[in-house]
Amino acid sequence: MRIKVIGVFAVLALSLVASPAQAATTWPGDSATRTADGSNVFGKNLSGLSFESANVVWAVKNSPSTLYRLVPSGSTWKVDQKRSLHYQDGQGDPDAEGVVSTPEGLFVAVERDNDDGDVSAPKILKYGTGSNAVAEWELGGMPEVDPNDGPEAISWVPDSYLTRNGFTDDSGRTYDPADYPGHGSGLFFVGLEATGEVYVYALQGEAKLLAKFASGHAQVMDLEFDGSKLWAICDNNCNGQTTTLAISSGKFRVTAKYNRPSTLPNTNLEGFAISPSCVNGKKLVLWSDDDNKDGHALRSGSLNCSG
Ligand SMILES: [Ca+2]
Ligand SMILES: [Ca+2]
Ligand SMILES: [Ca+2]
Repeated sequence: MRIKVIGVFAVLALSLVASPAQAATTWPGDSATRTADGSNVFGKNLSGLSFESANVVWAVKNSPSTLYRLVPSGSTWKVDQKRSLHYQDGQGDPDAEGVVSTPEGLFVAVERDNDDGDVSAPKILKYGTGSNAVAEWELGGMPEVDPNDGPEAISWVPDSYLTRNGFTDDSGRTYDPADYPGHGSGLFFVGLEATGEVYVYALQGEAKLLAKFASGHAQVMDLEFDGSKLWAICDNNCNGQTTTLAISSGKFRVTAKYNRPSTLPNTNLEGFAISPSCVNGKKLVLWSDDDNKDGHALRSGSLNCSG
């Protein structure tokens, strides 16, 4: 028994030596960043961003709950459409902290109803062209957290990537999309602000939790899948650092940690999105600032396509 216990400690010690905490390195793109919206267009609370294409970006504001469609306007982005968001029953003010555009539509991560703000109510809402959600999933399996410390981040990863890289669920079973009828063609990754953990769900009639893993940050504010890896960003609680994660031996594990670009203000960066298109070796990157520092809630920069 005693030998067994010592053996376990030896394995733990070895695994700590084998995977030290990632030291942050320089942002893998230009250090230059710029404001990317007009003055005082959004106000506070712009909290999630997602590219639908190189020329269309969706953004959510968590209060009052608002969805924006943005299009390029010179070197900045302008509001092309704007609508209030409600739950499926047409009621409420969902505290929309994250958004992701997928081949199956637009999905928003919500931590509570602002009209009932003392109650934590983690959900994913799906939107079509209207203000009312067209589908709604409660997110189980998360720890009890402060109502404003819940799901802050959302991304979507296609089944093709997950199966190609041998993703396994937390029971050790290799992911087979056929085991989750009606879930579409990918899984939803939701970041919990309070713990920095990422929860992986298949959205069937109910949200089925498959796995959870650490983002590499104490807290997480947005997630972005770029086709080959997952990005996780933290706000000014972690100096705007990002991590990248990829599947290794079935699990998502941190592969790098980066400091924010040196010219990006250390502000409340709750949204992060990467353009799908590579131009002259760079991808456009957008950040949203919930604090609307200096009257701007959007900032742009670049990422090396090889980064
Ligand atoms: Ca927010
Ligand atoms: Ca909130
Ligand atoms: Ca924040």
